[in-house]
Amino acid sequence: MKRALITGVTGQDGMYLAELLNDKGYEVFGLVQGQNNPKKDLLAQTHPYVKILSGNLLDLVSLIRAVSFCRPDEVYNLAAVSFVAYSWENARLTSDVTGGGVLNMLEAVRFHMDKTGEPVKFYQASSSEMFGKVQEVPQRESTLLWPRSPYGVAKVFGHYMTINYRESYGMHASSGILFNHESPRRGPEFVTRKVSMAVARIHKNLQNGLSLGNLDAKRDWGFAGDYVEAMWLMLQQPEADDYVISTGQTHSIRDLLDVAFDEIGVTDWNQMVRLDDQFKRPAEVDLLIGDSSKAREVLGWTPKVTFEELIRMMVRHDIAELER
Ligand code: G4F
Repeated sequence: MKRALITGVTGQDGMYLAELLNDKGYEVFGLVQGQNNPKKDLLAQTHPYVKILSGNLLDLVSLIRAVSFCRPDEVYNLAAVSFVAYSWENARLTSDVTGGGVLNMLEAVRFHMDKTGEPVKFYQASSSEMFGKVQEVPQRESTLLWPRSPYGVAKVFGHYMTINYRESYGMHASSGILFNHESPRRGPEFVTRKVSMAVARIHKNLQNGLSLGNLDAKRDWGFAGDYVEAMWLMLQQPEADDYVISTGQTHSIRDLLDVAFDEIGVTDWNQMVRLDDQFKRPAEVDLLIGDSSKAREVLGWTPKVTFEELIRMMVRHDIAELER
């Protein structure tokens, strides 16, 4: 039985990945931070097979303990401060956790391998936010990184540190440059879920509109359930490498509103959407669209859920939640 350790196991990706690995027969360990963390109890209910370990990316000793306890074949480092807008307000914390935390996790794995001689494969959750002010369209593995937020800068640090540990120590360390990926499990602060929840409430006459920031930004949105499969595939390769994971299609926030409102039979949403500067960012990433041909060729990975299916799935889920 293979063993896997997932950091960030209580997040959207962590939960999908835990399910995938459990289905594949892995013993799944999940790192959860903090005392009395309510997410821990929730995870214990929904994913009872995950063995929860206590640890924090800022605390190297806790990571060394966790790795030496579960002796994983594979480590998936998904934990991060992941909300881009928050990273301007909390740049230091974001840099420490989202950037420095990767280094701590790599060190914990290296320490374990040196001590025991047991090989460990490592996955780093890199992000399309690293492309920022894009220098090439579409973006691929070789595209120059130009991050536009403290979050993006921190992710660049983690990305290059992962490559550096691969090159310096021969570690099987891969980095997945994942474009935006969403699901009904997405946090309500991200734009897709903010819209799907609001549209569901509007449908049920519980609110009459919503406020948003920049409607013209474009993102390459895929389904999180499809994307965790790519993470796993990367660690099954004989050689570690970096891969862009994306659908290859881009849509604006306006397109997102078109589909979400159409699901409840509304064709003109203009009266229901207010523009509010508080949701605009000091520096915006205007356009993301990924070229995932390397992942498609080498890993045999393809996304299955389309943008329209994804948004409709999220709105339907949020309506069903309200009805429950
Ligand atoms: O949903 P978002 O907050 O996602 P963002 O910033 O693209 O980041 C997500 O994807 C990254 C991958 O590229 C991840 F690394 C990261 O952790 C996260 O998962 O915002 C998407 C777009 C932005 O352009 C934002 O300005 O939507 C625009 N937007 C407009 N109004 C809004 C809003 N975003 C949010 N969250 N809330 C708004 O009211």
